[in-house]
Amino acid sequence: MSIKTSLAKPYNFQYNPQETALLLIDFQRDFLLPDGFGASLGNNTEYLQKAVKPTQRVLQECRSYGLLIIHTREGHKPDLSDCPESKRQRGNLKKKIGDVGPMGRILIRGEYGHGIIDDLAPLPKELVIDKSGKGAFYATVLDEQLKERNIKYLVIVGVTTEVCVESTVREANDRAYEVLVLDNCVASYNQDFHEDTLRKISSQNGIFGWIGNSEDFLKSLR
Ligand code: C5J
Repeated sequence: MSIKTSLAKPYNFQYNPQETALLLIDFQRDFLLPDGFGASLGNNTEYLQKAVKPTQRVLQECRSYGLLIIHTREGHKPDLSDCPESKRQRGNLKKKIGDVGPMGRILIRGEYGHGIIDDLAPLPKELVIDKSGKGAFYATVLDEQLKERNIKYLVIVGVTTEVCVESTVREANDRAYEVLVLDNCVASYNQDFHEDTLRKISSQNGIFGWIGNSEDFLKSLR
């Protein structure tokens, strides 16, 4: 397959689809649904819902073009052995990670709330990377899996823009991946943080990567 060019900021993003993965960050019920962990922190989950429809289209088309699809989930083992006490105690919350909420134990693997929302559910053959940190490379097999498949380009979508998406973009950049973030397929509970992160990524002529949108990216793929 030939090199494709997608309109992006600060300049066009060029990629080889055979060496590209779509990385979907933490589209979990605990972050996107009104009964989840995110909402219990006082956040409005409607802001995150905006990214779901455009991401569904990107996911469908990337599947049909045979791109590698990888989903991540933030969460912890049931015994919390991979959850630093500092993370659990942060914020003096009434309901902490591991406590029982309306969708099961909060951010615990295997619980309903920890799962990916139905609209973006992984197919059985797709990779799902469980991570205990914000960045998807920290203490996971992601880098190894990408290298095994000769992946050099990442198209990143997910939530939340300034937390797990931004951490992952920075980690990917340090590992020499070329990253395109789709601005309408990432979302935050806080619009200012969302916009700041997108500006930062493409600042200084693409210090961490490129910012595009789903329509331009899909046009380039077709
Ligand atoms: C947060 C995430 N916000 N997936 N996680 O704690 O961005």
